[in-house]
Amino acid sequence: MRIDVLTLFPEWFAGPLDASLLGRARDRGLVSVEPHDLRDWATDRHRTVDEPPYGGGAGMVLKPEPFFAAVEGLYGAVEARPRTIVLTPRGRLLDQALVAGFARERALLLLCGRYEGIDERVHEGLAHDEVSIGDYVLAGGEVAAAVLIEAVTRLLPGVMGNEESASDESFAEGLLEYPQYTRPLELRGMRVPEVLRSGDHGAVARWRRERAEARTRAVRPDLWAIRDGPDAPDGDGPASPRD
Ligand code: 6GU
Repeated sequence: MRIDVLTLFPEWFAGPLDASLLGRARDRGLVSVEPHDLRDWATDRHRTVDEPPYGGGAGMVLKPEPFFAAVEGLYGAVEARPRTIVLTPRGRLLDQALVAGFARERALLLLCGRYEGIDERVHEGLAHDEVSIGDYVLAGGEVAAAVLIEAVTRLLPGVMGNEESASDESFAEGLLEYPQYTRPLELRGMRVPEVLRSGDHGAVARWRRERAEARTRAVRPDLWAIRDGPDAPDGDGPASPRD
């Protein structure tokens, strides 16, 4: 997959994307991430990309022309652009289902805004999707773009072994992860639960399910309410006595 990123801070993408899973996926040719400096498509001597908003108000708004010029420069025509995603706090909340949809594309174009916003005609004329990564304020879309890139990349064919796809399934089921332990058996008075060493696979699975459900109910009541496990509110199975 090719991912182009239009940003005021292309250098920001140099470090984090080299590390770990993403770096390896890139070295193996499974993904290429190409940051582009929006200022390269400014037309004046000062490479201006923002101006005060019509109607007044605080802050600056990113001008539309550099975005359109960049898209035409990169793909030849606006119509030839790949699926285009604006990272903005007003967007739809990113979740695993949306990430999985993005991972099926051959290419993506990510547009990073500044918090005060991008001229509405960029949204209208270029964006297929508008995405936010949570209900808090970032200075710009760069961190959000990096989050999206990492989440998409780990779903690309060949990027990961089978180990981690199991944890995706548990998340897709709407449950948070159960607790994990490794050696030593005892640390500072805290001992690994006996059931995990019992060799009883059924008992281990039940314990993990129970702990995942308890954690989800406690910290993510929103996920618990919409989970789609066998005993979910609208599922096929009988309701659990705890509901
Ligand atoms: Cl995508 N951008 C900004 N500026 N803030 C955010 C965000 C995006 N997602 C959550 N907060």
